[in-house]
Amino acid sequence: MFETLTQRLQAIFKQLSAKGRLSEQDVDAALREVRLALLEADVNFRVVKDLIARVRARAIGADVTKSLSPAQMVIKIVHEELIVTLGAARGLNLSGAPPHVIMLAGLQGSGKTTTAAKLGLKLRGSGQRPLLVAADTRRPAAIAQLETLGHQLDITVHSEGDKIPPPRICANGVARAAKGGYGVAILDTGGRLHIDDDMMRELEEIVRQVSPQEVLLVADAMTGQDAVRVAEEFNRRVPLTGLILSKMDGDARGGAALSIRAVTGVPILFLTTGEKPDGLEAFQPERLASRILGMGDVLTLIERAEAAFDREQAQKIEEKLRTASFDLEDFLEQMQQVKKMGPLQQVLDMLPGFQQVRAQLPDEFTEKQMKRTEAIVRSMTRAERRDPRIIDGSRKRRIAQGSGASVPEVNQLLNQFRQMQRLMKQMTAGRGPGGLLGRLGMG
Ligand SMILES: Nc1nc2c(ncn2[C@@H]2O[C@H](COP(=O)(O)OP(=O)(O)OP(=O)(O)O)[C@@H](O)[C@H]2O)c(=O)[nH]1
Ligand SMILES: [Mg+2]
Repeated sequence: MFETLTQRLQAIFKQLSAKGRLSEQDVDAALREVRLALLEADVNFRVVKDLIARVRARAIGADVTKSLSPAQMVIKIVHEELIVTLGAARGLNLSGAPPHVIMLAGLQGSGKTTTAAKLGLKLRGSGQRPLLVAADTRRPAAIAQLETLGHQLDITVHSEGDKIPPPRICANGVARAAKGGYGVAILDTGGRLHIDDDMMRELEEIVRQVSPQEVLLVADAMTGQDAVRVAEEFNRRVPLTGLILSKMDGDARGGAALSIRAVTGVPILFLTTGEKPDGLEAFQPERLASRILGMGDVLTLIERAEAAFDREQAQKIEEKLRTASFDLEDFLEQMQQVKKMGPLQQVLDMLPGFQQVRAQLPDEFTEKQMKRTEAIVRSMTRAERRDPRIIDGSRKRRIAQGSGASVPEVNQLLNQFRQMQRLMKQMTAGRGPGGLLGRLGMG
């Protein structure tokens, strides 16, 4: 997601990185580009203007610290101000006596019904007992859609057909939740193609009858500027307590997230991705800002890397990566270095460009995996680590036995290593002087 903005900003910052100290003119030149990139990414012009002004005020005359180059400093400030614009994170408000009522509103096709199921699943995961309420009587298949989802997830759906007015269905649903010991009622309301008075009156009536604790607008992130206008209109008629930005997986224009929050002042609670019921993530401003910049949490990584890495050794490794002579011996050494930098997943998330290759890495690429990997690599001989190609069937059995792993696990590791070598080559290729490590200030 956010490809346009990401690529644009990366190009700008690459130019910046090539220069020395930043003057006022440099800052302005850089910010002109940032402004253009944001506008092109469909960020609302008022939001852009405000953001740029804040960055400029901080960037000019800012102390350039020893550990950061002027370019890194500008990135850091843009990043921090993006976080400010995106607003603070907050979870669902589930205070007071149950049942808690969460109403989902939004235009047709924005993702309300899918999100209702995702929310239900998430709530159940945190120990709640949710009830889904089918309050969309307008679209013929809407009730069946929610019932199917509920059935798949084993979450109860309250439905009363399409002849009863939605506010009544909601009131009945909430009453049933109270009686049946459901902690949360999630109301799936009907959408329209455009904002219309009929829909708004219906939502107002539901709010009047069941006083939801959360009135959440499900806004399609792919609609860019339109989403801002829609959110403003909804908020005028039925005051929103939060936003859910849906379809963040498919968004090429990063403007929606930044703009809606800034223009309406309504906090973002969740982002949704994909059509599967587990595609709901809590909104984290730092992460989203990093994703918008497409740089991972570069600055943190630079800081930690400087603390943990031996510069000379890093150069040696960099050379090996580039020439593809990086072997399992080096891999073992690297693992010790990486361990010093913090939890692996965190380190990986901070790598610039890693978002693009992340999808190619297996999910279980985690701490536990790392320990197991280390055990396997340690039970290899030096010669095997230097040239894994010599590891035949009987060697695999010996390695498996020595590390308490199975032969398929040894195979998997060898495959992953080959895959990693390939990824490393991709990441270091054509990345300017110093490649990946150079970008981290270590080349
Ligand atoms: N890629 C992607 N598709 C999504 C996401 N959320 C929903 N969809 C898809 O978008 C379409 C519309 O989703 P619904 O949940 O039916 O939307 P709705 O707001 O309930 O629509 P109405 O009931 O017609 O008002 C469906 O095809 C969903 O599978 C998402 O996060 N990512
Ligand atoms: Mg629906």
